[in-house]
Amino acid sequence: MLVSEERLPVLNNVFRLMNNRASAISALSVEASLRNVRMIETPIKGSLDIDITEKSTGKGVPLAPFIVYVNNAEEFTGRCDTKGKYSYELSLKNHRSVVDVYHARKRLVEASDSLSVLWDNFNDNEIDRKLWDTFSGKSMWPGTPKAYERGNRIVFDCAATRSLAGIHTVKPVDISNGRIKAKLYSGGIVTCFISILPSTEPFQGASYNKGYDIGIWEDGGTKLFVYSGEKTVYRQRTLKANPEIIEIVLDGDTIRFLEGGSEVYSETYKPPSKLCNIYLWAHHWWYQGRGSSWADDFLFVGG
Ligand SMILES: [Ca+2]
Ligand SMILES: [Ca+2]
Repeated sequence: MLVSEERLPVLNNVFRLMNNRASAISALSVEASLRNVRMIETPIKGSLDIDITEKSTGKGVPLAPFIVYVNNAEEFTGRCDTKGKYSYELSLKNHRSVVDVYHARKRLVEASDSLSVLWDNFNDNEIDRKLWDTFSGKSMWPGTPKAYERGNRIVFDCAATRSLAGIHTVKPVDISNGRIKAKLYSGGIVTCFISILPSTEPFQGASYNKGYDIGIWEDGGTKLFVYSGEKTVYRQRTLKANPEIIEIVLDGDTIRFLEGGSEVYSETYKPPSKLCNIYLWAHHWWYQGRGSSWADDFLFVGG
């Protein structure tokens, strides 16, 4: 369960306080998950799966009543089926949303779960400044690297040698048991990365960061690589596809990296914190050649 600073006021906080008392002694558990998210549409849609079980037996609670909140506003109330499950078609219009699912009876919250969802399909030629900040790095040659939204994507213009540009979350997220997913495209000599960095750590570039970087490089001898801090812990000489779906999954204390839905590397999570900023960015990494990289369909679900 995640607690975000955005959600302190109003009714939800009362629910949460009640729930904090109730959870420890509650005989029930609520599991909320989001699947089958369609990034093409705005707002995005996905299936919110609710599972309410009895802790002692692990059995579903028949007809368990629930309430769904999205960003502190009541979204839907209902009852589970006879196996304690319900699937609700959820629609999210804010790029940063918190979804709360409560099992509640007579105003007493007996158990709850919370999901934090960040997403962007970059579809309106304007960077959402509530979610993202831009950054860029100097080059040894003339040119102004930059990140901008164009043609339904976030484009990284790194035409000059050794320039880099990207976007990162304005506010960190707790990535515990979370999943980060994006489509990356590497144009020619320009690599494209997803990085995660504890919020206390400055961005210094792939192989210098004190977090994780996974990148693809169309023209590189190494086409896909994972950095854990300053170490290259994984490298691969081919890509399944370009653009490619890259995912980072936090599974307890294990961090997993996936290319096109298949795991390529995993290890024990090393940084001191899971409160992280997420970076999408690109780097012109060599002395010659051209290319333009981009990212799209960014999704983070945690909690
Ligand atoms: Ca936008
Ligand atoms: Ca798009």
